[in-house]
Amino acid sequence: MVECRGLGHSVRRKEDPRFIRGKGHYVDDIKLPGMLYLDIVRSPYAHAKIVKIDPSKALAIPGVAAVVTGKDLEKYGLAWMPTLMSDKQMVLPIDTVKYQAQEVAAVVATSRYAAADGVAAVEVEYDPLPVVVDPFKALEKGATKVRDDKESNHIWHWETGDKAKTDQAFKDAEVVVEQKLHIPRIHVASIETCGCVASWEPIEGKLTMYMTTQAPHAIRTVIALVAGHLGLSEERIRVISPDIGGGFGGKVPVYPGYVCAIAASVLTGKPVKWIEDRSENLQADSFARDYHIDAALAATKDGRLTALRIKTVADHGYTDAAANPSKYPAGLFHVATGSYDFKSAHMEVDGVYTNKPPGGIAYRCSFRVTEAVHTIERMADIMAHEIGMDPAEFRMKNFIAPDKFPYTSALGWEYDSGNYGKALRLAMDMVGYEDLRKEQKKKREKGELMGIGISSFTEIVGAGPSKQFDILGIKMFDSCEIRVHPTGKAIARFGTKSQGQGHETTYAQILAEELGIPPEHIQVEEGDTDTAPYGLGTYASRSTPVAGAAAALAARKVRDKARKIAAHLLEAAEEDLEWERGKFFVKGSPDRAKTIQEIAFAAYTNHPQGMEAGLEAVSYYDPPNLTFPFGSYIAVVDIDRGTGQVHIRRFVAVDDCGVRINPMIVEGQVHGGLTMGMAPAFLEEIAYDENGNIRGGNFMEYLLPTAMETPNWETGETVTPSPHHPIGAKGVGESATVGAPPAFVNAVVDALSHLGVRHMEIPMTPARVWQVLKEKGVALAR
Ligand code: MCN
Ligand code: CUM
Repeated sequence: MVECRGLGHSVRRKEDPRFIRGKGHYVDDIKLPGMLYLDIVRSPYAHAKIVKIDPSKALAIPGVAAVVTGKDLEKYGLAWMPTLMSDKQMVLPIDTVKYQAQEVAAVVATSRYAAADGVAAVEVEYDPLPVVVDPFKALEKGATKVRDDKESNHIWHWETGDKAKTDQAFKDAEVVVEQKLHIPRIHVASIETCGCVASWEPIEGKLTMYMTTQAPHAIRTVIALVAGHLGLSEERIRVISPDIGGGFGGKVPVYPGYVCAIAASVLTGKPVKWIEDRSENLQADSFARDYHIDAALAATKDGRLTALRIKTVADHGYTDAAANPSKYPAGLFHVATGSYDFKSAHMEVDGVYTNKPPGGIAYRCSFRVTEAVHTIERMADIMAHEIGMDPAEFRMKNFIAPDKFPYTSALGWEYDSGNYGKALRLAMDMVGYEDLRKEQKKKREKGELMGIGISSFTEIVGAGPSKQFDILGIKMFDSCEIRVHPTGKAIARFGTKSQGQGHETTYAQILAEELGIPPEHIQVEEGDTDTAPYGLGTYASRSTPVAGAAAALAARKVRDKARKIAAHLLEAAEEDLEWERGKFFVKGSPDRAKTIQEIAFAAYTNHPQGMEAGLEAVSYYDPPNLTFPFGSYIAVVDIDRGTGQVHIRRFVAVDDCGVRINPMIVEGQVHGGLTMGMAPAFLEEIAYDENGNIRGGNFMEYLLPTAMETPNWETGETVTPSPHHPIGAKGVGESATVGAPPAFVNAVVDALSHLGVRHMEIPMTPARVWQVLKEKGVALAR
């Protein structure tokens, strides 16, 4: 079972015909006649005036065709573009740069090497300005303004829940715990970086944009909105997203490189390729997290939770480019009541500008749910510790009971279904929880540090119901169009776009189940806006909850028509026909039957008079609610008192994503997700110094998880179907990344709790753990 950080399809078995048939082409493989290459000059300063850009030496290099600056783009109204959160973002700066590694100018050349040489030869004179790095300082009176076009560095204030009721509950509480948590900025680092080939065909007047995007249709619309005035009208834009080497959220935003490539292609009449290098990807792409959270829990002495309060400062960098649903500037952070039955809760979030790259949601997190889960699962452990209760028992006592679903949370979500106690019990049985506690006790007596950490998370995926969810006004439905050919084979196209999740396999399975056409006879296609029906794309684990549902409903429409044709062929009444996977037969006489293949043939050769020929359907699915997958994870760790190294001894992950379409793919998703949940807990962080210099802009400093750090994941499952999804499935693509980090932190804190340790910030590097061991006097002398 492998799921790497992005190559193609997450699970590709040799015997799967899709493996052989796989298109296997990536944007960087595309070579078009006359193609030019674009590379980008980037700022060494986090905040500076651009005094002068001198392209003359670059233009003297053989092969360099043009150097494009913000002033050039300004003439076409393209120097700025809107962000997905209706803020605005520079394509290229006209006079000021706002973060280190920001795009300053674009060099277009006949080869990649000439373009790179050109970038090195462009001379830029900067006049450095004061830098705002700390979001709290950014909010102080008199702070340097990051954005000249705004009143202050405060972007927005957002709050939800019942403040008065929550305040009262805290006043009345027997026990209150408070904790500050920082969830640092991290970055996905897919195997394939972002890139595109923009190809403007002057004769047809059509732009074809090959690109690594998770949301091809949304990008097409954004291009039309940004550049419509230049003749790029939406019917003349084709976005093709071929195989993508990992997305993880980082390929949702519109990056300046794409717009520069389009502009360069329109200006030169030639195809233009832009591919980021690894450092550019790490330093300048949209980031994730960067939440400074202040959380408090109230409970009774015997351990019943009563209220939750959260205040958060959200560092958005120099522009709010989060790909959140527009009604929710802090994403779905308000699922922070988690798996617990709270009577009251209140949450406030303040968005802040700083001199950092824009963002963000990217990194396998359905709109800030990772931050929410980290907060509540950490706080649950702190409270359990405070009142002296076992963290498993504490969770069991406070879980929303299975008979309370559908359950409306104190912050307003309607959870569709859940059985949290069952998942935790299974995880405890799998790991041997009670025995581990005994072992821990013995180890403590000997001075050894062993910890057990639980995370019983609730995810929220499947955006979303159109009354609540839109991006730039476009409702977040998704789609499936299916055509059954005369010989009974089918092609199905979707508005989503796989980046390695295996949609080609699982969508075919859904359709096969609904229609009885074997999956190998169903061709699944995504990612070409000229052929696929409009959809919002793949992120926030929405493909199964939304497009997967569309697949089932489109198939059922096909079946409805197939029934009419079968009735005609069998000379029976429609009501007298019964469906069994793959055929209709006359009730009571199973030999009088017509297979879906026979029906398909008849749809083109012998359909009833008055009926339209063909066997096709399309469904645009507007989900009635989100889906709420959940799970319980248990980490067992041993801490080396000599080095501060945390050894992950066991990790048990019980996931419940409702009905599983393909258990092997789900397991692959969980394995990959767990590794990406372990990474921020122990390794990954993008930090900045006081001048806004990135610390961690390469893989020497930004530590990716490798096979060496990755433990053996032990997985288990429970199945609680979603009551509103046509096949009972919930999303799963991000569950493990969302659920895992607090299990690790809780395990490490649990190992140290008898020493008075209540909290650890992430990443829990050996140095950080060692520091705590030293402070507590348990570090072994070297
Ligand atoms: N699945 C299933 N049964 C279920 C739920 C899901 O068999 N009950 C299958 C699906 O059919 C699909 C896969 O599991 O093949 C993931 O489905 P889903 O949970 O709907 O998530 P999406 O397809 O929408 O994928 C998005 C999700 C996100 S948001 C990130 S980030 C992430 C993730 O997927 N990026 C990935 N997993 C990734 N895996 C790979 N290899 N590469 C990425 O970039
Ligand atoms: Cu935010 S990572 Mo996924 O939603 O593509």
